[in-house]
Amino acid sequence: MILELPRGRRLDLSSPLVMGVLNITPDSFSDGGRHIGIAAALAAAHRMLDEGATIIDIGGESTRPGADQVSVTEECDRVLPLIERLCAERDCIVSIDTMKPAVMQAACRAGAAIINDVNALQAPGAIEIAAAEQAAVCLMHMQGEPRTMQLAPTYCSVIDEVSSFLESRVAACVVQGIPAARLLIDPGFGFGKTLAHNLELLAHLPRFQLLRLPILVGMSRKGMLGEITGRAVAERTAAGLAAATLAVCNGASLVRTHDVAATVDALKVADAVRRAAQALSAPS
Ligand code: 9MG
Repeated sequence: MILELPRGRRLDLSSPLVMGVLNITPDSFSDGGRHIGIAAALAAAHRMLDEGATIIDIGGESTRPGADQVSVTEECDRVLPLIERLCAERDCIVSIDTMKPAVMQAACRAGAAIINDVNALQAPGAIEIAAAEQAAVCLMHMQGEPRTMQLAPTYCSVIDEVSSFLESRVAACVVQGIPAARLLIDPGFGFGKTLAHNLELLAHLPRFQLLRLPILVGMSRKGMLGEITGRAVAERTAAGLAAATLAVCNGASLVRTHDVAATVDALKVADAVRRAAQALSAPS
């Protein structure tokens, strides 16, 4: 599959690719005071690209359960200088992780090619901005909103509900001028889901291939991995690799992760096996 990006660029998704996570919040890249250390954040982005990340996902507001909200100005102050510098220094693909239309627009003008919206462009004006900027978009499913989403997630059928939500958001985007070739879908692991919901989504990921769009997944370091392994956030790399590999075997094209180098290797192995299986089943 191919994902169309602004300015005529195209991303080949015939092998699974890695999106590196860069959260620009005061607790991640503080310079010791209130300010974000741009040099440290930039160095982290370069490192992830050197390790094989194809996309750097830059976010200035945490979407973790219970996280505080930030203003448009604060979010822009955090992400824009970094996007501008990174795009000037390196030929790379930047995605902006935001739910706010004003931040989407400013980030695209600063060089971001993909809008990664955990709210699936539901904010008023979001679709119009993504269409006007010709950005690619990741539409993610979330039940509720980040502050409260993990209090009591409930579904009759998590697969059916997530799938029909994504289908309806894809239709809304296409009707309002975002071609399907610019869209990614994401079931939203951990966003208003219990461990049982997350496991069901991972096991039934092939169902989402019916939408005929590339699938992005993000499970890196998440609570679901802690619940399964009993490990703290910093010790979940191996669990994240297992989850990423299973997701790719079940049809995911992009994996959002904090652990870029290890994930790149894991996906190379999964892809090599997939290609070998294809070669064996091809008519000679
Ligand atoms: C911002 N963010 C945090 N987790 C995510 C996930 O699983 N998918 C996407 N698309 N974005 C995420």
